[in-house]
Amino acid sequence: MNRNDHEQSRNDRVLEEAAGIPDADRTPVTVIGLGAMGSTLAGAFLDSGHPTTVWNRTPGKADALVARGAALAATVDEAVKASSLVVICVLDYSVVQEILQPASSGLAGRVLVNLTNGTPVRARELAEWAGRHGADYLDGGIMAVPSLIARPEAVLLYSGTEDAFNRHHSTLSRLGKAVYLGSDPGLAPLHDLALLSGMYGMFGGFLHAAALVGSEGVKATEFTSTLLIPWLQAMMTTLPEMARQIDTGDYTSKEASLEMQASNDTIGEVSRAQGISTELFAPLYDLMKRRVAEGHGSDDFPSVIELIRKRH
Ligand code: FVH
Repeated sequence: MNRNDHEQSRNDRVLEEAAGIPDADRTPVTVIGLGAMGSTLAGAFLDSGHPTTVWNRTPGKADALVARGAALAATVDEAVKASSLVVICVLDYSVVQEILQPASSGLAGRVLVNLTNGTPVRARELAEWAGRHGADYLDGGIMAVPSLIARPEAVLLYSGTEDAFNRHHSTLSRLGKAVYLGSDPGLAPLHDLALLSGMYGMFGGFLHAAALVGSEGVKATEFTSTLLIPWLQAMMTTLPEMARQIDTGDYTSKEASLEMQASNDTIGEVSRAQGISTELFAPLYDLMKRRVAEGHGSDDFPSVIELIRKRH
């Protein structure tokens, strides 16, 4: 066993202990779709001893998995019928439908877990379609990149048939921490996309900050490790109080009013002066100004959500 194998098996143990997985749980699994993510998912099931059947449009992508013990199904129908738990992870929901439609008669009595990225509406439609063919359905959101799968950092969100989740919890936990969000199949993609929104907001801020210091020749690497990460970590501690304000609707400012924060467009000014586009920051600043203009200058920053959120 080399160092990587040791590390992998240590990670497996950490995950198994965290998930309380019984050693004997070796449910057969089918994985449809062997792109970067699907082949990693199949590899994780194989590594934890699950008999694993795979299918991919381009069969050559299964070679490495077959060499590790996977069974290659000749058709989607054969793949579906090989296991009670069928996991699909392909490009998008249209591809999911295209692949599964011809094999729909084999779905009865199985659990279909769709880990393809999509919207709540598409998840509900697919759940309804699977139900009509006698299958239980779980929609999933993978909050990890392939290299994190089967590591303690990986989190996968699920929603749909609760009983199916409970029955397959230990098998699904081979991929990462399995979090069940509720019976509405749209909940997993909703939370997935909400988390990605938070990530892209942070990435956008990061790019603007790096462009600003870069305009004076400062390297992004040093700026990021010495100043930006500690700053963002400190700011992260303010999120729970902001969340409380959003939930209660009480935005009374305690130490940094919206009026004060939006009084001058210094970030816009310095960006323009340094030759940096304000396209990432300007939409947020415009919302802050609008909220102040509408008479909410003494609120805290989270008050801006009232301009974008759905009214009940
Ligand atoms: N990779 C990642 O970091 C992210 C992490 C979070 C979740 N996403 C979502 O996972 C889905 C699959 O992503 P992927 O990275 O595996 O994607 P690709 O490597 O591009 O593989 C795509 C697979 O889909 C198959 N496919 C595409 N079009 C068709 C079609 N018309 N008919 C049949 N299969 C199709 C493709 O097959 P092939 O090209 O190998 O024959 C791959 O199996 C995705 O929703 C991410 O958003 C990944």
